[in-house]
Amino acid sequence: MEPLTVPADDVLAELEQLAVEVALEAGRLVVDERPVDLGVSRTKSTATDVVTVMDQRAQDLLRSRLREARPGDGFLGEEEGGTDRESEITWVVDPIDGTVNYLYAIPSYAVSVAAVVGDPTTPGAWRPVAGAVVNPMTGELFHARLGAGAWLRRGEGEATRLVIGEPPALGHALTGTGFGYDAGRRLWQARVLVDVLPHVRDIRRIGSAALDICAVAAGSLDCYFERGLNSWDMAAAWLVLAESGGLFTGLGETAPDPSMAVGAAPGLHAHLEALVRRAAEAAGSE
Ligand code: LIP
Repeated sequence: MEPLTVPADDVLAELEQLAVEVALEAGRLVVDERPVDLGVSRTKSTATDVVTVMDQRAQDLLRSRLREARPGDGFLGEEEGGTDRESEITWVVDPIDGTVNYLYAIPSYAVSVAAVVGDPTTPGAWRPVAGAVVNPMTGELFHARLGAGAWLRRGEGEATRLVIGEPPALGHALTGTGFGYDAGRRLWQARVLVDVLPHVRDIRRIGSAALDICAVAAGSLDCYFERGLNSWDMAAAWLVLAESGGLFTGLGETAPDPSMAVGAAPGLHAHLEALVRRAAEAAGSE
């Protein structure tokens, strides 16, 4: 893998501020322009189409603002593939992470915007260097840049630094996870869950990977695991968790990738990773 070149801190600070600004603007769009009857008409295919339309509109806004500010950077969004870049930065965005929650008006969805170095289309060949995750319904803004800590701002309040706490034992760990859309993937995830659930305090399935991972940094979850995450689901939240002092990896010593992502404080991470690895081995192939 090519050595990853990280920009100087003054550039990272600009990237972090830009991620915050565009994530907040996209968050306002998806809330202000959400049709009031969307949740009611959710049984109709048009409802899902409307969610897709809002996803695309928010992504178009993000691409436009980021390209205006930094024309030489690459762009990779959930709704479209990667673009070429002249700089060392690619913007990896999820315009609405937690789309089913958005459809049902459940206030747990996020706009995730990350600046990454390397190739975000190749697992293990990239890492985030600045980013922001916004829950536009609660006003929670998580943001971080490499080496400068993770921060949480609620509404117009002051930002507080996130420092992950001393974790509980695995058996007392409130554990976040999620499930894919494909039936075969969900059957495999259910098999894994059967072997994990008896060994943790409880499970929470919030419905947004970005918010789950940030919740571990903020202490409202003790740990998290999920199979099936794309780079855009996790890029910004990975940095928030890492900058809070947490660990975010795949199974073994690997980087997080679609096969598995495991996040927790250092004292708990190895225990959860071993439990999830055993459960995944027992669950066999999908
Ligand atoms: C969601 C993820 C979540 C997963 C959901 C869904 P989306 O992303 O953030 O972790 O459990 O099934 O994939 O599709 O709402 O952007």
